[in-house]
Amino acid sequence: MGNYYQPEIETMPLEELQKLQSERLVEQVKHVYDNVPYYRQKMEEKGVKPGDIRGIEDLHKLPFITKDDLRDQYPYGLVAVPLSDCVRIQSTSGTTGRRVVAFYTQEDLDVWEDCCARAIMAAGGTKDDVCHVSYGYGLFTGGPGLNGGSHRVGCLTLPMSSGNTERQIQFMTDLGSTILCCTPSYAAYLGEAINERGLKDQIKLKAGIFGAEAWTEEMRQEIQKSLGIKAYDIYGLTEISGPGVSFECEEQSGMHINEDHFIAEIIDPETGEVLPEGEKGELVFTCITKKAFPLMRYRTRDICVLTREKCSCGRTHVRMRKPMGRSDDMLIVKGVNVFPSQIETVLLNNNYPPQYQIIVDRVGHFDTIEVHVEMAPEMVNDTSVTIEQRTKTLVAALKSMLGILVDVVLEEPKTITRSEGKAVRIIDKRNLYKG
Ligand code: DLL
Repeated sequence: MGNYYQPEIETMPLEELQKLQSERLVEQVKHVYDNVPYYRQKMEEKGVKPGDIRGIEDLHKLPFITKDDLRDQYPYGLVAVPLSDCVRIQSTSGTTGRRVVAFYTQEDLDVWEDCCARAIMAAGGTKDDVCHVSYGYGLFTGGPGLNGGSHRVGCLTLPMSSGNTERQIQFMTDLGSTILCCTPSYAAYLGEAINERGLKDQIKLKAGIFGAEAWTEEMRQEIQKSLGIKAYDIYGLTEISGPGVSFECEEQSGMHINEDHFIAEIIDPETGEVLPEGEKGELVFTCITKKAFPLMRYRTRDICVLTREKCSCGRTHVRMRKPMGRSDDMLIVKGVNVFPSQIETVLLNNNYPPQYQIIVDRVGHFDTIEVHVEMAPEMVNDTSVTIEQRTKTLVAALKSMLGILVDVVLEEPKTITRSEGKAVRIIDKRNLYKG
């Protein structure tokens, strides 16, 4: 059982923290070099030996790891301990073709749950709370992470998982849930549903811990009002452990990164050059305590800014702003990671021309995704298949690739606007990254 309540670590003076990071980094580089042939090869290609890494000042010498490396080494290539020492896997919310599988030893799970416990405590959680976890359970890290963190704090934990809004509201009112953990879009929906039923005065919620997707300050205000709570942001990604890589404190002004476990850098996504504090760039993480799946300099593709400005909560760990976009074209729709290239693959496999547009929007609190695609001229001439049948086939193929329902609109040949430069394939009307 880990020790989640570590104010001395969360408020450690910067110099001491960096010393701790350096010690852990040196050990971790050795662990990775000795146990993962792929890393060893990558380091050797760059001419770096473990002895060259003497502290965090040498971090920049290490090679980056990207999602492509993960795919390349799927499933076991980056595991740094014997499989018999692994006790769990989790996976990203994207489905077929793009799966990323992460491995955990028992110690890794303890650390991850400690990180989530810190997030719950930063939101005011104590053992007297009833923590209602409505993130999905299973391969997705949201449910298991917050569930474990809630246990560590000693909260009465409700492993609700997502969906079934009636049951969510019933448990919330009957059992007096005080902390809600779910995606911000589901929180907004629950708020609306509770108010529509006139049940707001029967809920006892005081705080919410919301993440896994981008959300704006406006959305925070709306959720806080409709549920009568304080809404805290939480960030994380499966590759690095899951939720709890960083979390907001009572200041609600950026998320403190658990720096005793993860070293954060901001790089220029084009050149890979490390940028100074305060500059906007791609967020990169190095895991310094994980044993089974210890990614080094992992490029998250999330665009972000870090700040070491003093925080009134007393925590000294660096804060990241809400992510401001992505350096790749990944979309998070209905809580699921979607790459336009997956959609393109389905269209081409079904003999459609590569002329398409993806329109993502939010209606009420629900994401919608529409794919407009041109039919090939021969499809129009072939009257043996109706447009309805074609649409149905494509919807099914996209569902099987992405795991979510996509609306398909078939267009006449040569009707989608051609672009003179880069094609505008994605129109995301949600404006999620302005916050
Ligand atoms: O979404 C882990 C998680 C679960 C975080 C529950 C918070 C709460 P993945 O499915 O691997 O893991 O997706 C990771 O989601 O790279 C970001 O682009 C995005 N993301 C996660 N949290 C936030 C947030 C989980 N608070 C990807 N704000 C990341 C904006 C977020 N984007």
